[in-house]
Amino acid sequence: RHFFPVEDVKHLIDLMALYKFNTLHLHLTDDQGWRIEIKSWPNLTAHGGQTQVGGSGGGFYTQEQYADMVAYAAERYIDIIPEIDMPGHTNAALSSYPDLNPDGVAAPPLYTGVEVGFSTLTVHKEMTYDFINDVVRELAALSPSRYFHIGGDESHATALEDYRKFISRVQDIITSHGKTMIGWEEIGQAPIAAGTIAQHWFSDFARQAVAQGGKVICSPAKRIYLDMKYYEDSPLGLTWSGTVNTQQSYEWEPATLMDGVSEADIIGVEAPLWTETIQTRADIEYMVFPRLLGVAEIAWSPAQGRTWDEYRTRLSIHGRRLAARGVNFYRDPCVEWD
Ligand code: IFG
Repeated sequence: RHFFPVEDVKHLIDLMALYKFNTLHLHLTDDQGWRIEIKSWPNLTAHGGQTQVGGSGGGFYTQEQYADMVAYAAERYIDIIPEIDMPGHTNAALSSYPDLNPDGVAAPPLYTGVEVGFSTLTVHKEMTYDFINDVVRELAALSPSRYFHIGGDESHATALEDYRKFISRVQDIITSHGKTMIGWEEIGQAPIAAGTIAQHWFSDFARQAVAQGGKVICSPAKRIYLDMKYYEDSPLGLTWSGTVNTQQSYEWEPATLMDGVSEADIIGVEAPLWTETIQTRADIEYMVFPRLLGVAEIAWSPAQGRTWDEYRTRLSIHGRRLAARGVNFYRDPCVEWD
C-alpha cells in the first residue's frame, strides 16, 4: 500500500538475517499499486505503479532492481518469494489496461484508499489468462525460489464458483512455469494440487487445503500480523484483528493453532507487515521489532519449555543490540529493557 525503495528492503533483509529468517515474501501488487516492472505490459508500472495509499508518492521495482534484491537476499541465505495477488486486490492492473476490464473500455481510476474486496480480474475473458501467463513468465524467470504466491485473498467481488475455476486455471499456469503455488488460505475452497501451500491468516480454509494434500504457512493475524497495533494508543497500525503486544505475539504455538492442521502439515511461520499505515523505515522498525524476534524463536525452536517469563529476559538483552544498530524498535512496557 506504501512503496519502499530497494535500500529499505535490503535493510530489513540485513536485520532478518541476524535472526535466521530464511524467506522474505514480497507482496508486489495490490489495489493501490503494481510494484514490479512487466516488460510485456509496461503500463502496469508506468500507470499502475504511480501512486499509493494517501495519494502522494508511489513507485515500483524495475526487473533489474528486483534481481538485485533477490541476489542480496540469497547472499544472506534468504529466499525471496514474489506475490502477484489475484483475482482480487487488482485495481492497479485494471486501471492500467481497459482491456482487462469486462467491457474492455472503462478502466477504474487509480485507488489511494484502504478498502479491500472491491476489485476482481475478469475471470471469463481469455485475455485475462494471457495476461497472467505473461506476468508469471517474466517474474518466474527472475525468481530462483521454487514458490510463487498468487494471493487469492478477499476476492469478495468474484463469485465463488468463478473463484474456484480461476484458482485452478492459475495453478496450471504456475505449474507450467516450474513453480509451486502458494495462496492465502481461501484457495482451500478451490480444487488444488497436493503440495500446494495455503497461508493461514484469519479463517479455517487452511484445513480444506490440508484435506487436499496441501501444506500450510502459519500467519495468524491475532498473533503475528505486525501491522496490528501493540496497544489501542499505539501511533501506527490497525486493530481489525485486535491489538497484539510483544507478549501476545510470543505466547502461541503453530502446531496447536488450528484444528485439522498438525505440525506435519506446517512448513513454516511468516509474520506479514501490511503497510496501510506504515510509511517510513522507522515505521517498519517500530512495528517489526521486537515482535519479529519471538516469531523466529517460535519458528525454529520446540514448544517444550518455551515460556514468556524466560524469553522476556533474553529479549531485553536484544534491546541493547537493536539500539546499538540504531533500530527504532518499540520498547514495549511488557519487557524490562536494559
Ligand atoms: N487483510 C488483507 C491485506 C491487508 C491486511 C491488513 C490479508 C491476506 C488485511 N489480506 O491479510 O491486504 O489489508 O491487516
